[in-house]
This record gives sequence, structure tokens and C-alpha cells, in this order.
Amino acid sequence: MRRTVLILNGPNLNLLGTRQPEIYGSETLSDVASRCADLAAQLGLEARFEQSNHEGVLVDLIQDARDGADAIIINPAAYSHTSVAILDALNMFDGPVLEVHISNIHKRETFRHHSFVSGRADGVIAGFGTEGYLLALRRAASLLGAAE
Ligand code: DHK
Repeated sequence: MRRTVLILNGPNLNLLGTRQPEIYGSETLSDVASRCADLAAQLGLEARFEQSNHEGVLVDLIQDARDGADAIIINPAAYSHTSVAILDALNMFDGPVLEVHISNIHKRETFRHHSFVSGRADGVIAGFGTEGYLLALRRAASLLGAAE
């Protein structure tokens, strides 16, 4: 059976492509979703791609993933720096968790340097642009032992 990877995106990432392209690039979130779907298929994985601007919705999706997904890739966006609720939800998930930031948060304002999610993540990718999602998918495949 195909393993499922939930790819979760936090607030303001729905505006990817038009939002500060000098920082986040010109690709839209649906471009990223379709690149992830293509790579997931090559890797023998099923990718489920979600975005919400609401912390509680992200918590619900993470809770649901306990039964519905084998790994989580998450770009918590601004909630990286504020959300104990998302960290707590991820701590109840047993599979691999990979954290992605499109920009290099360590090169930006000090308040972006700390991520609560990194306290749970098995790996963190920052500053690789939207390619970070694809790198995280490859890592999820190897952690899940899926066929390349
Ligand atoms: C996205 C955001 O929306 C910011 O709030 C984070 C992250 C960085 C990113 O680089 O993908 O600080």
C-alpha cells in the first residue's frame, strides 16, 4: 500500500507567488502542490497537500494525520515562531515530521530564528526556496522505506 505524506502549509502561504517574491519566490502554492504530487508518484508515495491560515485547523489536520498519514511535511509559516499548540499536536504524531521554511529564517529578523516545531521535527530545511518541499519528500521516502 502507498504511504501517505501530509504536506501542511500555514498562514499566508496561500498567497505564494505574489507575496514578497524577493523572499518567497514566484511559484504559486498550487505549482508547489503539483511538483510535490509528481515527485511523490515517482517515489511511490501519496502526497496530500493542505494550507490553512488558522492555527486550530492546522492542529485538527495534524490530529487527523495520526490515522491518515505516515509522515508530515510542515511549513508552519508564522506559527513556527509562536505555536505551542502545533508543537503539541505534532508530539502526538508517531511518524517522521519534516519542517520546511522557504526562506532562510536564520538570516532574517531575530524573532524568526526560533521555531517551536523544530523541537519535534526529525529534520529542518530552510532557505532552499520551494525546492525544500521536494527535498523533504525525498527524505520522507527514505525514512518510510518507500521505493525510489
Ligand atoms: C514563511 C512565513 O510565512 C514566515 O512567517 C516564516 C516561512 C518563514 C518560510 O520561509 O517559508 O518566518
